[in-house]
Amino acid sequence: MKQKITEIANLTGIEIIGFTNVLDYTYLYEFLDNRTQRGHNSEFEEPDINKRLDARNVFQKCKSIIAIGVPYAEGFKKPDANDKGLLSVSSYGEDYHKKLGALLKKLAEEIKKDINFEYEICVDTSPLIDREICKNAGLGSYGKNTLLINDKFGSFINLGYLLTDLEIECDNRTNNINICGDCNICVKSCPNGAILRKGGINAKRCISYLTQTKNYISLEYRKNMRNQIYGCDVCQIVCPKNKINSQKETNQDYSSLLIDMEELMQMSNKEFASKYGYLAGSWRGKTVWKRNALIAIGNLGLESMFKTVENELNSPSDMIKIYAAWCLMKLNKEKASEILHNSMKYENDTIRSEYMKLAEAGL
Ligand code: B12
Ligand code: SF4
Ligand code: SF4
Repeated sequence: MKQKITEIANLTGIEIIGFTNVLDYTYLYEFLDNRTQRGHNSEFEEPDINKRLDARNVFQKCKSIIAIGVPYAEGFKKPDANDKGLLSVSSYGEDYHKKLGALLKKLAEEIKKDINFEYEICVDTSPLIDREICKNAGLGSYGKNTLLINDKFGSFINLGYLLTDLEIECDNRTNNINICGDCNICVKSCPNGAILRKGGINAKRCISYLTQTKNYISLEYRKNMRNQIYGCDVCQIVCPKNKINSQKETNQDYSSLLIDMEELMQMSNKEFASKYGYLAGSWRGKTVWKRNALIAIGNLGLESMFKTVENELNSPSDMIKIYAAWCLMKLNKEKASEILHNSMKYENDTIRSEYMKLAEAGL
């Protein structure tokens, strides 16, 4: 059955496929619990660890899992972004959730022509731990950056799977192989020190996390976010396992990852949805992108945008006001101090204390 499904998958255009019937992931409980206790988890994960530990919690009839990887970022070189914001390459082109979802559906429907079965599609958003499932299915091994790295395609692969009621004989690969050896490049290159020496990452330090969270971003992390509007690619760009991928010929135009921040600041919600709504990176909405753009403008020192940023002090969003104030201080401390001092009396306690914090921090 495995061979038959692999053939169907290849005809459907799927290059990376594997199978596992490991359904019970209780063996990860301690690791996940420990990570939560240390506060290294993110709010984008299912908080009830037990729900994450068995594929049958998502699809009760599950007996086996057909996992796929879809390569992206072929020939990717980071575009020059002197005065622009930047999206991570995982947000290039059509949202991968949609792309992989449609591919998995096609695969399932093709298999159904020969074998009758029931299934559930998972791409990213299920409570299950995609990488562990895909590792067990033989799609790749963990790098120190925690990415799942495929032997042939590297780590620029999106992952998805079908939970099925099929009885498939699987060669499960449950052990962890050290594929990094002495290499430590990603650990040293991570802009915010998020990769832990013992393995795993502190998600709350990861720039990708910071660009997506609505939680307060501490002053010390903002500089390291550089001009990222969504995601972060550093630990994958520097990884030697992605060298073959980055050297591939490509006709993709990655300059669409650059974001015009002046335009973003003026956009209505409708304009934002129509221009960026189809991207994976837009799921947190316009306000979060604007917050990140304010950090980027401050980091890039784009003083020509001072007036645009000043207008954001009138935003209905407290979050936007807080980062606009920080950005103005970065662009022109003297001018900004006077503006903030004058507007302080009209503000609520949260905003006022934030303005005072900026003054105390000497920004
Ligand atoms: C929450 C989440 C995040 C969080 C936390 C990331 C993290 N490392 O946990 C944030 C927002 C930071 C994030 C960022 C990114 N993410 Co994300 N994210 C997820 C999500 C929804 C859950 C991940 C999770 O449960 N993490 C918690 C624990 C279990 O993960 P962990 O710390 O990595 O631990 C595992 C391994 O690292 C390993 N391990 C841990 N320690 C050690 C030590 C050694 C020595 C070894 C060998 C192994 C090992 O075992 C653990 C158990 O499996 C998954 C989708 C899903 N449902 O699974 C996508 C997913 C992991 N993300 C993905 C991607 C693409 C990204 C980004 C590249 C996006 C970007 N460009 O900005 C970055 C990469 C950051 C990074 N270095 O991981 C892909 C990964 C594809 C791949 N090839 O690995 C996934 C699988 C989505 C998908 N279906 O394609 N993400
Ligand atoms: S995605 Fe960026 S911040 Fe996150 S671990 Fe990788 S290099 Fe570090
Ligand atoms: S950069 Fe080096 S240490 Fe990091 S994942 Fe790649 S090979 Fe492993």
